[in-house]
Amino acid sequence: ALAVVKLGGSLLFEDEGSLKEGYVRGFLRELREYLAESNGRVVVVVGGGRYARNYIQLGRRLGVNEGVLDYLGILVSRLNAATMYAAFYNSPPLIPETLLDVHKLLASGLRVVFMGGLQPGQSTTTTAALVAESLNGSLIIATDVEGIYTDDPKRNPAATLMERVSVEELRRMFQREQVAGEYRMIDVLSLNVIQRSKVKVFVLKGDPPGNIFRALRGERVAGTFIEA
Ligand code: U5P
Repeated sequence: ALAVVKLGGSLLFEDEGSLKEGYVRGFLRELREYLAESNGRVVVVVGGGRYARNYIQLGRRLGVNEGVLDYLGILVSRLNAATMYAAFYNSPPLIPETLLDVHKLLASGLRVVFMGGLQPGQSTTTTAALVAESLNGSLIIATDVEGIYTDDPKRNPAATLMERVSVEELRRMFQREQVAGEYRMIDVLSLNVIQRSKVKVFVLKGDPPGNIFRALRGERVAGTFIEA
């Protein structure tokens, strides 16, 4: 089985910008345990987090256009992925830059691929959906809240967690401006990919990291299924 895990940048960075060492350690330990007990393969797509937004905001103030700013976000997400690769394999990071690169790395025998973004105009969630589609895998979106709520739970305390939600409903909920660093958890491009390929998607709270691997093992975890 092949699973794609999108790790939201908020899981990796404290609000002030430092990396969450404990989280990264815990994630990699759980990942090793999962690999030891299964023959699964995992593609970990890492978001850009606070650092990406810092660089993007600086670039925007300097007059850089949105499509170019996206490249800064992509570079930061790849650096995040490279850091995890280095810690996991203790060898120089091989980070795919295209979907074909992902296939090549898996074909070369890697059981875990770490990657960031691919091209401007999308979020790492779209990247993760494209990877899942291309590999006929399932997708887990690990974020800092328990799943998809009826409204932004950080702003609206009355928002409730949804057990399942359709792509069409998400389209209505996430129709927002698409600018660098602000694609949000679910962007429209990712919904298009999920819908056309019927990728199985589960959104959950990625902290503690054991949640992700319990879901991969088929155990019941709080979260939201997205129905194509
Ligand atoms: N980004 C892209 N293309 C990708 C992935 C990411 O342009 O395939 C850029 C966006 O500007 C995004 C930022 O907001 O990198 C960080 O990714 P994310 O954490 O927002 O998903």
